[in-house]
Amino acid sequence: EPRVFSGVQPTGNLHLGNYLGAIRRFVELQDKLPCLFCVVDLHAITVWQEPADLERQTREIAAAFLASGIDAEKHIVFNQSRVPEHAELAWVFNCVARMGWLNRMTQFKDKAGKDREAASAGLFVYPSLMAADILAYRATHVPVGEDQKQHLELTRDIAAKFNNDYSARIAELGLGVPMRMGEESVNGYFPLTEPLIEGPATRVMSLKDGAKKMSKSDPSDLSRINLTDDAETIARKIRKAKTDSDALPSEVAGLAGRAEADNLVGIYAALAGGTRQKVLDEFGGAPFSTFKPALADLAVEKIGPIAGEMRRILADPAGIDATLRKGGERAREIASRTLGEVKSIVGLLAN
Ligand code: AQP
Repeated sequence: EPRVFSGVQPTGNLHLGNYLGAIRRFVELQDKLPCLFCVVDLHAITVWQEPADLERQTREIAAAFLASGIDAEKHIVFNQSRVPEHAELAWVFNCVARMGWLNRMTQFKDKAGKDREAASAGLFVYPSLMAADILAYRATHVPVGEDQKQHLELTRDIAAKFNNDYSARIAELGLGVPMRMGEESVNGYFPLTEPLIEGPATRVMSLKDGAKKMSKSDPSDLSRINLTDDAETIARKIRKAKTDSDALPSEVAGLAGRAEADNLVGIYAALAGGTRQKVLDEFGGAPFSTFKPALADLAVEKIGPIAGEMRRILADPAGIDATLRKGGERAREIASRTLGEVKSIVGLLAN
């Protein structure tokens, strides 16, 4: 049964990359499939968060979901820590995942930096918790940006190993469906989740450096467009964005080796709901002095209203909390059923 899950960390500075790579795609998917959208606060604390900031940022992400058009009545919107089954299932997955798998995760290497000994143990096992987020709902589809591809592969590896290790028991309890795993057929309890990494903005780059992804934690605010930036700020950041000095090419192939130009064209395409080629059909041959103001206008037109709506929603924090509480209750109904079954599969006495 198809089901979508995705999460965003309440770590501040929600930016255009998060919006185009994730949140906007959530809004598109909600018309097609049942969805759960989660503010992943347990993930956020893998690095230090001031408690009061964490509370505020959690409400901000929820407000961004709602302001972008996610329907919290039809779908499930909640914060992760309200559903203890995430952490409980993550423990089981910590015992399924291998150290070698986790050691290969590039996000851990990037975020831990040089002093790995000083990174939290939570940061290291982050991917097990992410697998638990998804598989607690046996979600089949996960819309994310390109940077999460490796974690999604690990989620599949965890699901496959669990299905394999417990295949006989899953069959005995009548809880699985036959699944092909390479040569063999096993009784799968967890689906092998598909990442949905699609569209022209799966990896939005920094406005200051075409080799770095746009990121919440970049110390330079000029590197990103925040969802809460006003029109004047958006225009200024785009004006100051790094580019080369050539005109735009008329074919996509001409963007090769021009990371900054490629990024701005990709952003335009995503905002306009088209492709890079369509943007170049219109702007091929134009200098950045023409393209940048057009991009700024489009960005303001598309994200300006979201900031306004976020402010309106944030004026009622109790209302946001009520939405998250209700979403958490609905999520828990599904997740607790999964955990009950996982416990019987694994042999953890629960009744
Ligand atoms: N630059 C990006 N382009 C496209 N998609 C992106 N995402 C993040 N950055 C880009 C996607 O946004 C969703 C939520 O991300 P997250 O908050 O869970 O985690 P993150 O990747 O850690 O976000 P940042 O901004 O990059 O934070 P820092 O600076 O802490 O590393 C995910 O689907 C992600 O793929």
